[in-house]
Amino acid sequence: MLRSRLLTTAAAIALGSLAQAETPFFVTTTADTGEGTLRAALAQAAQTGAASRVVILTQDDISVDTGLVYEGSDPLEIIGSGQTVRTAQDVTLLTASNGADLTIAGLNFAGPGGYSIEARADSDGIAGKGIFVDVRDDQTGTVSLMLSDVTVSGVANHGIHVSDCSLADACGGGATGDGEGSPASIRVHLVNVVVDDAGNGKFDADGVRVDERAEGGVQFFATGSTFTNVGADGVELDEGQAGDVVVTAINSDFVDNGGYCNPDLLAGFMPDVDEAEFEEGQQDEAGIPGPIMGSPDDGCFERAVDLYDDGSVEAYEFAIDVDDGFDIDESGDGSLYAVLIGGAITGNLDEGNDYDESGAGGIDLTVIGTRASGNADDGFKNSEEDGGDVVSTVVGATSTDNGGKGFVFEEEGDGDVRVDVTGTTTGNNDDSDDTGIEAVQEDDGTGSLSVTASDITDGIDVEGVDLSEM
Ligand SMILES: [Ca+2]
Ligand SMILES: [Ca+2]
Ligand SMILES: [Ca+2]
Ligand SMILES: [Ca+2]
Repeated sequence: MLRSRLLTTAAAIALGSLAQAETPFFVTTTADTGEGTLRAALAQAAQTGAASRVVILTQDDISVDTGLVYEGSDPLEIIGSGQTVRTAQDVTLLTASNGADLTIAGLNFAGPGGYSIEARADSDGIAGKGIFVDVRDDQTGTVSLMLSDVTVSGVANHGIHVSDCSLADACGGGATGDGEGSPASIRVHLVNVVVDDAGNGKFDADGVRVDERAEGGVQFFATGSTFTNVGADGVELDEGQAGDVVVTAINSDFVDNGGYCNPDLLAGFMPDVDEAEFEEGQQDEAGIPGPIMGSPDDGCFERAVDLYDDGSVEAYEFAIDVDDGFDIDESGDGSLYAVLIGGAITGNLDEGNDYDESGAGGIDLTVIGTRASGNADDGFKNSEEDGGDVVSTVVGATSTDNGGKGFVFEEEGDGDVRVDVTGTTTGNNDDSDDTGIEAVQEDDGTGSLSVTASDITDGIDVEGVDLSEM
C-alpha cells in the first residue's frame, strides 16, 4: 500500500514536469474513479504547480457520483469533444476550489434534472451547481472562466457560478448583497454556451451567477449563447464596492427564466389583502399579515413594511419573487457598461433586462437589434442612483408585449440622461398608455431623449427629460 502510494506520487511528479512542457493529461476511461479518469487527471494537474491541460480521449459520457474538484490555483484547460459529464446525484459537477483560471471546450455538464419548488434539492443544505469557481480570499489580478461549446443543464443550483464573496452562497443578490471579497476581478467569456434547466432546485439560483466584492470588477462576454428555463435569473452579475461591470452579449438569448417561485402555485398563500396604506396611528404592526409560512418555499415571498415615526404602519406590501432574463446590480464606485447586439430576451417572469447601478458611476448601454418580448415586467429596465449619468444608444431594437414598459431609463442624484433611439419598435407594453419608452431625470442634471425613425405605438413618458421626435 505504502509502496503503491509512493509510486503514484512519483508518477504524478513525472507527469507534472511534462505538464509544464504542456504535455496534457489524457482521460482514457469513462470510469468515475481510478487511473485514467477525469477525476485522476484533475488531481494530477493540481499537483503540477503549473498551468495544465486535460484532454478527454474517450467518447462516451462520464458518470460521477461525487463532484469533480480541481484544487490547483494554476490555470487549467479541459478539452473535450462533446462528451457529457453527468450525475444522478445532487452534487456540484466541477469545482475549481482555489480560484484557478479555468478554460473548458467541448464538454457538457448534466445534473439529475426534474427539480422544481415542489421537488427541491436544498432540504439537506446542499444544492449542486454545474461549474463553480471559488476565488481565493487573497487573490489578485483577474480570475478567468472561458467556456466554449459547453452545455450545463439539470442542476439544482446555479448553472455556472464564480464567487469572489466571503459568504459563499449566503452572499445574497442585488444591491443589498453582503460579503467581502478579494482584490481580484472576474472575467467570464462564453462562446456557444447553453445553460438550460438550472437553478430550479432552490430559491435564487441563476443560470450564470457572478458575485464580485471588494476591489475589482466584472467582465462578461457571451456570444451565440442561450440561458433558458432557469429558476432565477438567466444571468445575474452582482458587483459590489469598487469596480465596473463591462458586458458584451452578441446573439445571445435569455428565454423563459425566473419561474422557480411559481406564481400559479404560490398565489394561494398570499394574504387576502396583499398591500395597504394607513394614516399615522391607525394600524399597529401586530395587526397586519405576518411573514408567510407553510408554502412550498417561504423564501419566495417578499414582505415590505414601512413604519411611521410613532411605530404605526404606513404601508405594507407582499410580492412573489420572480426573476429576470439578464440581471445586473452594480453598487459602490464604478459604472455599468453594456453592449447588446442581436439576441432575444423573451418570456422571463420579471424584467427582461434588469440593470441597476448605485454609488458613484453611471449606466452606459448600447442595444443594437435586440428583441425583448413577453416578459412579465419591463423589457429593458435601467435604473441609476447617486452620482453618474444614464447614457444609451438604441438602434433597431424591439420591445413588445411586455407586462411593464418597453424601455425604462431612470436617473437619480447628480447626473444627466442622454438617450438616442433609432429605428426601434415598441408596442403593446403594459396598458399601452405611454409605456413604450420611459425616461426620468430626477434631482440635478439635464435630460434628453431623441427618437428617430422609430415606431413607438404605445407612447413615450418623459419626466425632467426633453423629448425630440423625428
Ligand atoms: Ca474582488
Ligand atoms: Ca468590486
Ligand atoms: Ca456605481
Ligand atoms: Ca445619477
